[in-house]
Amino acid sequence: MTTAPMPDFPAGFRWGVSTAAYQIEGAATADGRGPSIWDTFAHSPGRIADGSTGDVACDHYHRYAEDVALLAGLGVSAYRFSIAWPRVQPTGAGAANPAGLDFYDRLVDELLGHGVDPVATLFHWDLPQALEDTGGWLNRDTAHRFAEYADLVAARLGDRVKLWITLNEPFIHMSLGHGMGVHAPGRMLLFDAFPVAHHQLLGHGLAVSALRARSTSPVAIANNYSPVRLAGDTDADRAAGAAYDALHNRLLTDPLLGLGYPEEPGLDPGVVRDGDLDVIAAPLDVLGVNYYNPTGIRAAEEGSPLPFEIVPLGGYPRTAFDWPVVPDGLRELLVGLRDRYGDALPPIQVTESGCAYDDTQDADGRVADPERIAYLDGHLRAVRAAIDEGVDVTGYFVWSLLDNWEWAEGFTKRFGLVHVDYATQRRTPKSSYAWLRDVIRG
Ligand code: IFM
Repeated sequence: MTTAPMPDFPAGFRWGVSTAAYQIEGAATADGRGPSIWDTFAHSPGRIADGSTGDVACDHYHRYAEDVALLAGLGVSAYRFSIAWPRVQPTGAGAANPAGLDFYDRLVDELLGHGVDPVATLFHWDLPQALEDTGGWLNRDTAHRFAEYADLVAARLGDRVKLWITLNEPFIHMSLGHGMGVHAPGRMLLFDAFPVAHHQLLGHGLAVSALRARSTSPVAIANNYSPVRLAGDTDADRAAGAAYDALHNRLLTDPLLGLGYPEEPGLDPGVVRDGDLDVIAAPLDVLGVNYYNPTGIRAAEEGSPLPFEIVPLGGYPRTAFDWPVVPDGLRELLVGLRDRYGDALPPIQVTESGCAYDDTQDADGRVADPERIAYLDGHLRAVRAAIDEGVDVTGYFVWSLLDNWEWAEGFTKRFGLVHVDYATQRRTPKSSYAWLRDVIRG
């Protein structure tokens, strides 16, 4: 980590942290919440590394005021949280459950009372189970249900949420949840999962209209991106890299920004109907960028069901998730988005950036996490470098405020600026929390 002072960020730069409902809220059956696909998946034996569920998680549903105080102490100007669809519509359809919306109403007011902008994600993977039972995102109707849900949320919170994010990482929800079966709902369809991408995007486009009808706040989507690093230099390696890039980085962003679907992945366009691409390309105010690491790619072996092979990237420090730490990949990604999309690209906010380490409390109860400080330092400098190269980046959100329930990894991966003792729910700010507070103040 360099000892040079952190460079300044432009005036009005949005400093934030991110979380997601199922990962922190707990209170899985409180106030009429219905089951989501993640409740079903987590309660299925063998799906989660430590056998845990999000039933209690960080109990944020009951401790949100304490957590907002932590945000205020950190000095962030924004908090990105997600709204649990099954709290608002327990079966994914019909009238709103007022008690479910009441929780987010309280949270939003608590944030505003502390001077923190509420940034609300509408879908962070917790689809109501009742919708999954009718096909979930494989069913085009789910896109229309999503727009109705967006309308209900905007009717209640549209006067106070400062930035809407329709979907979180639709590519990851498609690939891990429906392609590879390692996330909920656990389908293993490989390339046949493409309708899940298309119907999420359609739902996004329809939701943009619903949100704009109720709220003047800007609208975004948060995509996960991973720059490709080729592990060989044959034509076959380059073709494999292009295929992976099209799938991970362009499949969603090209149509969102009006370019239609890329041709490379060989997807079945049968589910795309006339007019869909216009709905999907509804103008965005902000592009949310979630970045963790680049991906090493080489040509696939003969007979592989995929047109590329993912290989570990050597030569970098690694997180507890075994992900390589490559801060310059974030600069490369931001500059690459600008170069590819030019004037079609709206301002970018980095809506997730963070790392898991095995953080433990010392005898005095303190948690030192120098690796996370180095990680954030490097990634913030990468954002600043991209701004210096002319990319319009207007915010940076750390994943995550709290250690939380990391999907298929359960409680085994700690991403928080704040340590959580899950037995007592005691929150302990880590040394990275103090470091980031000082950076924001500076
Ligand atoms: O915890 C997740 C988050 O829900 C979505 N983006 C990646 C994070 C780390 O895996």
